[in-house]
Amino acid sequence: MSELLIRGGTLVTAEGRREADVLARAGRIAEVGRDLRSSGRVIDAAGHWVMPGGIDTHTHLAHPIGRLGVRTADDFHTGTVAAAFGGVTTILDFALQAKGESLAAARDRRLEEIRPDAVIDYGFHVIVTDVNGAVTAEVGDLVTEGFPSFKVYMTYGDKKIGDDDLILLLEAAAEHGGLIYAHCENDCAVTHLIERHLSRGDTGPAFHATSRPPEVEAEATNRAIMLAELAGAPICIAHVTSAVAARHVADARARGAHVVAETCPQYLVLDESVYDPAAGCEVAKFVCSPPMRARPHVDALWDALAAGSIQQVSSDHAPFRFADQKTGGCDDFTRIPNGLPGIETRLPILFSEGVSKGRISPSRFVELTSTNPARIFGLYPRKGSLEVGADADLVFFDSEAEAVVDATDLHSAVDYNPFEGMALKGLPVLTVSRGEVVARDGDPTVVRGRGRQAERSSVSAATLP
Ligand code: DUC
Ligand code: ZN
Ligand code: ZN
Repeated sequence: MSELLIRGGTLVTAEGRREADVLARAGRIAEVGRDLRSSGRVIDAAGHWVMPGGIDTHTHLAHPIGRLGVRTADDFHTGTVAAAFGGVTTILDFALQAKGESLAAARDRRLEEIRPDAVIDYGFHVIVTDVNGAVTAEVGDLVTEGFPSFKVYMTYGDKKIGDDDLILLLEAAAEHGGLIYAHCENDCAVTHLIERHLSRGDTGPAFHATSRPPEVEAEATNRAIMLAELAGAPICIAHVTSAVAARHVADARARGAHVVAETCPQYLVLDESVYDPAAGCEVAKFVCSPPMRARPHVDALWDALAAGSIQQVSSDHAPFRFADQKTGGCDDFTRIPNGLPGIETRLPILFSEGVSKGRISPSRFVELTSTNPARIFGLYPRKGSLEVGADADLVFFDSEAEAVVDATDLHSAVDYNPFEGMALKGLPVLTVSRGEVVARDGDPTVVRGRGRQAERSSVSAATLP
């Protein structure tokens, strides 16, 4: 059986830090301790922090997005290679249910697309766009078959579902151990504000942000939480960006509701200044929903991470090329495909801005990027931990290494990066997936299609952080 011995590193987990070796055998962690021996491959990890591999539960690879259905620029090969170089060993992407389609058919279609290409392990949330009795009756089977999470859009054209359907879905999830993962923006308000901007001739990219202000997000976040409480269902709020939405999550948790939430690096390091109209169409590079916010919101998100009221940081990687995809909306912001690349920069940015700047501890970093995502989405303890029996998914961090973000160094199939020029301190330098090195020193060494579907269990209040 193949072995890999990782010797002399400092292990960092959600629980703490210690000096220890890790022996991987047949893809799983077989031993953790001092002075381990192996006849197989040995990697010297001295001077490095060895952590559970990153888990990114919010990626959109080869995914049509928005009114115009523009497909994201990364497929499951380029996207998962980029993820591996960013220290990520598992992604959870999305499978979009077409109108009239069963959830099982949407799942099977997506599996066919992923299997030949992925280089790390994967799963997905089925995006439910068409709720009816037959669909809610499928929820239990999907959970049992390892697909326990369901994405809903409270806005976004024909992808959105209404409150009536959300209640039905929450009830089905509550009954069967599923988790609803909600994109929260008030659809009526967004539609109204977009129309108002367009009718005034406010059509440039910078107006994207003012068509989706914080109130739009906060209202829908509170509504989703309240409906989940009504249905007795746990809920995960996607990409929290604003102080009031974060407060709704914190208040709900304080009263005992089973609510968890994520934010993303872009909302922690960028702010509304990226939407300066003077920048013209360059602004399109930063068009995502929800948009970046004013500084007090950014500060509130860091406070929420420190306080524990936001439990995970995902990328919402939705990459579009600037040259021929984003620029389609230079004169009409509603034609700009929404989303940013971020799968490869998530860990280095959170490490640099969080750990290196003293805002969060190394263990909290692991919790936010690996252990909590695993707990929330039914992957734990096989993923997100360094316990014996877990998959040997690890990332080595050099906490002193420095770099500057440069899109040309990255592996995503896009022509820009929203964090271009940002100074980083603390970098992932080697990534191991099930005992195999999948990224090191800029050199892709992996076999296309080696990724496997990650096993997932059902979700309950007890499993949520
Ligand atoms: N928001 C984005 O900006 N892109 C992908 C989907 C989403 O919710
Ligand atoms: Zn979203
Ligand atoms: Zn998204």
